[in-house]
Amino acid sequence: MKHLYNIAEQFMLEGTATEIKTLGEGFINDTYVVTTERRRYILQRKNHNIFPDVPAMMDNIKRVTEHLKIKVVERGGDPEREVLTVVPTKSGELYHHDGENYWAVSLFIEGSVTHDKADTPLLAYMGGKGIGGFQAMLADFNEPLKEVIKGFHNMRWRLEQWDKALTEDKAHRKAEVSEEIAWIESRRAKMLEFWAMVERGELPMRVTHNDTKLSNILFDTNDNVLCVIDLDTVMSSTSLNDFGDAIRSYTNTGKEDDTDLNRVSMDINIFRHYTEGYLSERGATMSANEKEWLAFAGLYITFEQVLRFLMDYIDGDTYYKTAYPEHNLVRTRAQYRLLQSMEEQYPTMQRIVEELL
Ligand code: GN1
Ligand code: MG
Repeated sequence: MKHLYNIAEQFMLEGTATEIKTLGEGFINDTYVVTTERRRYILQRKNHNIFPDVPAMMDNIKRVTEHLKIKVVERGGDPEREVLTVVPTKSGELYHHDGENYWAVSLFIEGSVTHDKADTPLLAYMGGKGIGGFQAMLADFNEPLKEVIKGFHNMRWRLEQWDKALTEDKAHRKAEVSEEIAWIESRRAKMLEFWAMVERGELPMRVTHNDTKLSNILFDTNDNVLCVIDLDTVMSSTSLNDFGDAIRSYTNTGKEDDTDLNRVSMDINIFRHYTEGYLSERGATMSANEKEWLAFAGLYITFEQVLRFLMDYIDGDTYYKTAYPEHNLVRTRAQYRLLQSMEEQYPTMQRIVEELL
């Protein structure tokens, strides 16, 4: 803990740190709340194995949040509460490198709450509006962003990694998961077809968040979206990814790692409300192709998540934090059940999108 106080000291805090506490259960970074006599901050140890170029990542975040702040002010909002604020170090850097780890600080947004589950249609609608609004405010951000994780939602790259993982079979687990491997192989062509549209330029590149699960949005206590957080993966891609990842998280009636598969399915009512909120902000500026493939994006990102969890299991659990030995396999199966539920309801998802457009 003493070490953490030394780290906090490096940043331009108002006051000195009097308390530092662990927060949340992110799969990648370690997050802490730092309290001084004056206010609270978020301190994060950025996972350098997963983000090889933390300085580039922080530069992306800085430029995107500066743009968002201008938009929020134009809309009459509060830029300190509605946009993440990066707190620099005393020497003016966006991060501190302690010789081994990279650290970054942002303002803690008081009076905010996060949700693990979209329990009400209103919360889903507001979440959709939040991500739709985030994208709308970034529609005129024309500067290039660094690709901080190679091919993050690029299926061609993911399948290359997948093929390599199967060939190497590092943890000798391949034989044990042949049924699960077949889930991936049987959908390979279809999923690549979607990504090929991005490669051909048939789906426009936009600024995307790339990790839009429900817990990455701060709400106020009246279910209004305050602020989109966890901007580590902000990059250029198809904005359909952001819709798809949110659908994967909001509509799940079970948990991402549910051990009881009977609890897992897609709640079509939550799908409708999220989509309605999203389209209220983004509908007018979407291309015809984006509209046509919107519902499919839910299947695409859920499939990708099945692949990523299973690949990590096969690799010997080197990417995601796990709580027990079979955790990645449990996650794989739970996400696959969700994918199946989406596939069954896909015609209805498409109909809902058409009705709402
Ligand atoms: C990771 O760390 P966290 O919880 O924000 C992952 C996402 C996955 C998610 C699954 C950089 O997000 O892509 O969808 O876990 N982030 C990274 O819950 O890989
Ligand atoms: Mg994240």
